[in-house]
Amino acid sequence: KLEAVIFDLDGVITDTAELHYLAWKELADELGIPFDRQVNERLKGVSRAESLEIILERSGRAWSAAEKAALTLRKNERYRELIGRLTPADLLPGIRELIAALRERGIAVGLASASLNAPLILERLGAGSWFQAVADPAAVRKGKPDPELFLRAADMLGVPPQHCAGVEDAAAGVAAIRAAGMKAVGIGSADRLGEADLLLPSTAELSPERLLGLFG
Ligand code: B16
Ligand code: MG
Repeated sequence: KLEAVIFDLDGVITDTAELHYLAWKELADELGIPFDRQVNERLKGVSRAESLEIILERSGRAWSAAEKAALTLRKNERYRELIGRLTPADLLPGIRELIAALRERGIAVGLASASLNAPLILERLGAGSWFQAVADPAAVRKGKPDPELFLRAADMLGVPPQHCAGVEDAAAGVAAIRAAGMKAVGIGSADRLGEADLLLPSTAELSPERLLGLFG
């Protein structure tokens, strides 16, 4: 029985991947490291520190922990400037209606984002009060594809994982949902998200009926 839906943020609630790209691109350009949208695909759902590691792969040199900390800080300052410009118009299609419809049916709604900036992003989107549980990525030991973030959100909601559906746009996220023992909804294409229990091309296709249908 469907009792809770746990959402990813970037790529599901809003498309912050482009803003991550712009902030990382500025840093990579300053450092003279090649970085493009194709490499940016690999950063989706991946933590800030791991994202930097992927970018530095092409730098051809080693970086100290202190240097890396300074670089992630610089990127995040730029990124926070960019997310400061988000408005409710940046919600992905159908998300506001879906969450309202779920809550109307008494289905709990949670967030499992790897982003430490999630509270600011939700506030900018006018979605600060929509989620009954927001799992804190700073409190988990392992990021996606580990199930910890999704399990934490379910636990905060008081719903067993087998009564939860998770919604994700990243392969690591779909793997995390499945490892948590939840039904996985993938937003995107089969080449990356083939493991999902339900695959939809866009958030506009999400509906309470489709989510309920996963539970037979
Ligand atoms: P921050 P999600 C993830 O969000 C992004 O997809 C990923 O690109 C980013 O590095 C990560 O959050 C950490 O974000 O730097 O804001 O802490 O898809 O898990 O909602
Ligand atoms: Mg995502």
